[in-house]
Amino acid sequence: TFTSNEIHGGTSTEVLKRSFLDNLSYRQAKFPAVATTYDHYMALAYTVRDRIMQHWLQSASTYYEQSVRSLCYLSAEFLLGPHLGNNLVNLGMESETRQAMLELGLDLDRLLAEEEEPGLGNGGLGRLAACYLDSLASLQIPAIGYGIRYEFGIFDQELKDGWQVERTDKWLRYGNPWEVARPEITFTVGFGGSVREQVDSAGNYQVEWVPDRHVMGMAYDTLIGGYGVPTANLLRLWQAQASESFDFQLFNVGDYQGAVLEKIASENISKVLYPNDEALQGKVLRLQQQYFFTSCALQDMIRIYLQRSSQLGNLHEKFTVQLNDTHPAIGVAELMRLLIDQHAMPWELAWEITRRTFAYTNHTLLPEALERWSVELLGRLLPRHLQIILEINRRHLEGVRKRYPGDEERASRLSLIEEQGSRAVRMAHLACVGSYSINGVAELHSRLLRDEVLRDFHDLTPEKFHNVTNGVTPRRFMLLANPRLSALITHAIGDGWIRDLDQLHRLEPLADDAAFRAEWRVVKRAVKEDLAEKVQQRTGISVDPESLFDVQVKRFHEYKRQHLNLLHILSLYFQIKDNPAADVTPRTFLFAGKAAPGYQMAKLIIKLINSVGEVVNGDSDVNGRLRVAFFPDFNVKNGQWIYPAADLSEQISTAGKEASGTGNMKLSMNGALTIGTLDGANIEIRDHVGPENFFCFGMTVEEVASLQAAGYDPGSLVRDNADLSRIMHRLSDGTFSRGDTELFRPLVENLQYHDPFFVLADFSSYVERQREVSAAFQDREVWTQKSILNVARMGHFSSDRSIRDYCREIWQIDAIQPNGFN
Ligand code: 26M
Repeated sequence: TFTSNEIHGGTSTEVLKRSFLDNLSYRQAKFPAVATTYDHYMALAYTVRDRIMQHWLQSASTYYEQSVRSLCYLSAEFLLGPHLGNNLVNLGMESETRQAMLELGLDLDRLLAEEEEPGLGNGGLGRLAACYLDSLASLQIPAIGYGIRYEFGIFDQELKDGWQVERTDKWLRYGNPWEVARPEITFTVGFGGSVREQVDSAGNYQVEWVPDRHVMGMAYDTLIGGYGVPTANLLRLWQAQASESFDFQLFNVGDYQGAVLEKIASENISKVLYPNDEALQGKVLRLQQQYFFTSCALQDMIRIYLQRSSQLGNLHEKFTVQLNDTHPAIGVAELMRLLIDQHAMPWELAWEITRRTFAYTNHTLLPEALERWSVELLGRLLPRHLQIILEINRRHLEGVRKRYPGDEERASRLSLIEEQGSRAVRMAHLACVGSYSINGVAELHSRLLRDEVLRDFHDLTPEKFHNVTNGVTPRRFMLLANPRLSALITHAIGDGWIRDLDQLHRLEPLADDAAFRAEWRVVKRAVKEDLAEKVQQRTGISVDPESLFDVQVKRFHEYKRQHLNLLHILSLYFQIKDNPAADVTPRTFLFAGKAAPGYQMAKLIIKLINSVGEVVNGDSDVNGRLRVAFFPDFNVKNGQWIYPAADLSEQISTAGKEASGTGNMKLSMNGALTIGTLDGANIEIRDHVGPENFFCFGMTVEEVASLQAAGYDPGSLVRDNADLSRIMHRLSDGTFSRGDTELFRPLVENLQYHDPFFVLADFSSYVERQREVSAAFQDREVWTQKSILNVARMGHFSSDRSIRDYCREIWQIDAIQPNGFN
């Protein structure tokens, strides 16, 4: 027999079997003879969750006793990926679990494959939030993640005739064993209505916001366990629910239909993730989502604070709030409202607390991606918040005018309100004024923020500006995704690298060891075979594991320039057509990624990749030397298959456009060499791995700017380059579109006449570097050496390092070890 502690916390094979069978009976309500693989997955998930729960209870009681300072990470997206495998890895119980399942006649890998991943994010920004949760727990930093429990996450992508088709992501369809519903933790969020101002009997000026609708936010908690430590933190996601009192009002007057419509409208708020990774159209539902989760999070923080203290004057000492981009920036106005209207605090004190509470991370330099909400729309949905924003702005501009008398242009540049055209609130400006810290996500990006995008704010408050270069978690993206490579590394240098990624440096001498290089190649070969099998299954295309795996996986965007990659493929293809005996290094070009459903050009680029693939893959002159495959439905799970198998990582954005990139890190950490521009974190990766182990090409930010200023004429580049003119011609003459000369016209004309992302300007530099890549791959010993050195020198790009930077430079929060429990 086992004690309760063992049943819920033990990790021996025996106790795991017992807990698993208990859960199968009492949680999943199945007896073994009728249980499906999904039931087995659920029973195992509950078994694992209990183990993290013990860690969380211990952590939470320690945080409570010591009333420590906590981080609140506010993000509209958390792109977690599958939990089960990751939790087994972090708890260090994968092999015991595999054994326990085996003894019950079950295959752990089949159970792992059952999980529907929570796709509650679009891409980089959401995945970064998930990596940071892993590092926060692993470093034992008291933290809560706050976000939205979308019923439908990022759409599933299918391909039909080479076109992207979107399918609803029904991730909750069969239940979610990882979350705990907290119906007792519910807050009310108002929308619309009006603001009434009055003077009370004591002569105090009082403001009352009377919303015309209320929505309830209910908490759902997911535990995030650290790697190799007894610490777990919470990810608290809010689900929208109709407020009952409101239903009753309508019910009572007999308007059942109206009551139901109201209920549906309220619950729509957390229905679906917006699949854009840019602030495109200012849709009211999106603003409702942002305000909804931000308000719930702030109300929850105040609730927690008031458990221990009776007045809110030191809120900023108990919590610091990191804003993941401007999506939660309305929180600045909401905290002011809660402190002033609900807790009767004077403006000056409320402002002091607010400004010391928030810190803001910017993730984009693209001017069109900066969030702006029309004053009219914001005033209709959140009249009190608009009033507060205007008052923040009045005081802010008063300070600006005092400091820069007569400089009205500066005042209008710094204003929270954009006055040109229709008036709009600049959310980045609100975040800057309302925060004690502003940071970019790579050195170049932070410099461009200081010198360009937020220059006037830097003049005003230079001490607020920081850089924290992004990082990714080695637990998910090395240990879990690439067990073969991880075992080889651990065999060589011990397992300290998993918590301290800088220890990978110890691999450096082994780059010169021929036997180790051979083992490295055996691992790479094996993971390439695994991926080749997956590619065959998902696309029907057979690829040769011996060829160079050339990988570009990320969201589709013109600035990321997947079409530059395509131009290189076409250049190789025509080289073969000219001379079928030409000596070309066999390559497999692998693409994956989703396009925003409304982004026509991105969708056309996906279609073109598939069309080129069809022609190239089927051409007997090519004879298998070039393969082009589009792996559908890129998500965290599929990424974990792809990253380990890449030889070459394509990081080819226009310089100055990619804030950081994080896929670049995942690929290089798994031994891919990078071909990349001097953009985002590529620059720092190149500095760390050494320029001799990195294929750099293309214009610098400065060169892009001067070409732009001088007047860029892409058409002349086409005329002057025979290779390029033929490619452009073939793209329009139906070669890749079964004779259709219209299909790719929008893409070709955009490049010929506008080329806003300088694809053609970087083309020859890119092709030249790619020639070096092909040559380098012929010398497997040298290539392997470079691959090892890439991994050995990537320690800096662990999200543990990023979180330590945030803790030290911005949050001023320390680690804390849980006390023994009971
Ligand atoms: C905004 C408003 C309305 C609807 C959607 C949005 C929105 C959603 C996601 C806007 C941007 C979103 O994500 C942007 C993003 O992923 N940026 C990437 O962030 C990474 C982490 O810092 C960086 O590495 C990438 O360079 C950057 O592109």
